Amino acid sequence: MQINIFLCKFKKNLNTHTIPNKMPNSLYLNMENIEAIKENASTPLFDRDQVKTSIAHIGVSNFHRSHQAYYMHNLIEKHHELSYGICGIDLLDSDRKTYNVLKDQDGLYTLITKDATSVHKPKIIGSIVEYFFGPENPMAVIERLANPDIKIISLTIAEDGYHLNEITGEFNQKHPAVAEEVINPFNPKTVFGYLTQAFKLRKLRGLSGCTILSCDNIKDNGDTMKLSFLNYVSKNEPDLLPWLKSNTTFPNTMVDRITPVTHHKDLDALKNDYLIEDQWPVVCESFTEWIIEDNFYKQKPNWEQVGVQFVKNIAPYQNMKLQLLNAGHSILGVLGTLHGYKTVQEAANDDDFILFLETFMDLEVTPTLVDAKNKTIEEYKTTLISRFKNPNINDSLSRICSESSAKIPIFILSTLDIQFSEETKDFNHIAFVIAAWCKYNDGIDDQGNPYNINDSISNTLIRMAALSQQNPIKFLEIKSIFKDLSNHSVFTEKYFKYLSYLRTHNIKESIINFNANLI
Ligand code: CS2
Repeated sequence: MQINIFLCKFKKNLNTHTIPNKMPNSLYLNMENIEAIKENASTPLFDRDQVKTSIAHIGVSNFHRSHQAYYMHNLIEKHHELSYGICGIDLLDSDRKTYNVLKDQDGLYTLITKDATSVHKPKIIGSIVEYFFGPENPMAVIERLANPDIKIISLTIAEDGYHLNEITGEFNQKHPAVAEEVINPFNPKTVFGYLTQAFKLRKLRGLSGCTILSCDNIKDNGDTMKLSFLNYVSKNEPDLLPWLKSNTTFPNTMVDRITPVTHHKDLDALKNDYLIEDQWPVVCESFTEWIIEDNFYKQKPNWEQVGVQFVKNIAPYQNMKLQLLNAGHSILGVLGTLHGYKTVQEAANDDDFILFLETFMDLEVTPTLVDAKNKTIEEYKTTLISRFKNPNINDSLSRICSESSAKIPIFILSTLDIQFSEETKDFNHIAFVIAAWCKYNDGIDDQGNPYNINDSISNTLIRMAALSQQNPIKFLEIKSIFKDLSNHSVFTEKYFKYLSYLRTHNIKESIINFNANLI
């Protein structure tokens, strides 16, 4: 089978077109201009032609580019580990922009790190040395994933990308993309279809397996990936199952670095201040963490050199991060949007919101956590609040609130599950947040401005929130989110009280009175 070479390695870019209003002396970001760009940015101090690819990453999001690709860049540059180049892969039509930009820029992009008081010198990241786009050439993607040079297939496919039915724990075979690829398996639509075809080839050709490394914000992300994938294979390609079980591993990971959506003004600042024309730079905070369970297929990579931590058990680290940071984000997202705030930092600089969040973390989350070594929970919480307050990050609440139906169960309802199992009843804040989320789905803030509900089940959310105006239990009856929560009388009593208060008071007043124990 032939791989389309053009899609594989980046070619030297001979892009000489001009665009209107081009700043004098500004340069397009590509290999052709990299020497000149050196003046204004840190550029890769390694020969990208010498870099070998052993990682295929599916989902070349902003987060992948601020996190894993950044670690691999440092590994190659500082430690001369030339075998850790990344082959970026996207599978969705909606990712075409990434494909076009990375192709234009020879896989290069700028990382702009912003602390509370300073913006670092731009860093051009060079670790993505190949890129494949599934909709353009699905067989090329399958072949690349089947190549034994690829030792690690990592993923950021988002919280809703795992297609597991929350209630049954079964893979959702009825998902339209799955139904489509089952009929036409050589033109897969989901990551599961692609991986199945790639591993069938590895098995057929007597090749080795590899590590599948989920880097999404979900609890036990490796275990979840394993469950989804093996369940998919048992339904669609059962003969492959025994081989997969003995030739793949799925380490759990904890990934952390706040990475907002890139704004036009980031492109403009890069062009005006540094004379670099990057069509899609990535902005992030300087804090970064990557903790991985030591469960690799054959060889564990030597990533400690760039700060990756390997641990036996991810649970304390992932729970601390998901239940504090991600939950904190969702809370500021929902409450802040209702008030009319637009960014995390605006909400985090409102003392009433922060008091609410800190009390939630102290009373309702902390007792459910086990201390993670090297970092106490108290230290983590303090750092977190200053990360949220970072005035330079400009992280939009609309990013935080997108796909809340997949996020809130992982980030917030998981704390409730632990509370229920331990028979504690400290969930006033959670009940308040869920009631506020119901109101959030009305789609109008306290200043009278409408906003969009960006969620794959937005129709259900909006309908059930509307029905809850008459019958408040309705919102809790979305089983895919809340399971049996509507039957929990202690919880529903609190939720009803808060929802009725929130429907008649604005969010700011509600938070103030909640904080003062007046509701
Ligand atoms: C955010 C995360 O998506 C979200 O709601 O909470 O993207 C968060 O910024 C990252 O997990 C930080 O590591």
